[in-house]
Amino acid sequence: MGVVILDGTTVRSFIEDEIEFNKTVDSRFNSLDLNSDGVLSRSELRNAFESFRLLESHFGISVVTPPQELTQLYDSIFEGFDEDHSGTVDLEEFRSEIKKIMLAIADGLGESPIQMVIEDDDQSFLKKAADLEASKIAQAM
Ligand SMILES: [Ca+2]
Repeated sequence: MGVVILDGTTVRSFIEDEIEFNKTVDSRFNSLDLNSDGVLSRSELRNAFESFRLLESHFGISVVTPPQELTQLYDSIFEGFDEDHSGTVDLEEFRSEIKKIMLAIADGLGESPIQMVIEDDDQSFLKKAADLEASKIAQAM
């Protein structure tokens, strides 16, 4: 467990590092695509939301949210991802929606850094953003 300091700039530079960002998002996509058909179904994406602390904090999902409301919430999130309304989410849609969410988080954070407590095995995108910045600082020294 550790503590990272995050602000909007950290998150933004992660998004702007297209190679790193796509690599992270693509590998998440592949691990979510349980039946390896190249797209995410509604239930595959729902599994994803349950494992993304990022989305939980962004969409205000909490453990006390009643199941019915949760289903509605997941449905509306799914519609957000499924831009062409094909009923599945492809890699391009996934990348673009994650980017939008991360940008919204960056805007929300702005210039005021927040401390985030993270587990060592944390797979969240925010942890990734913090790691990337740390490695760049290390390289510059
Ligand atoms: Ca699939």
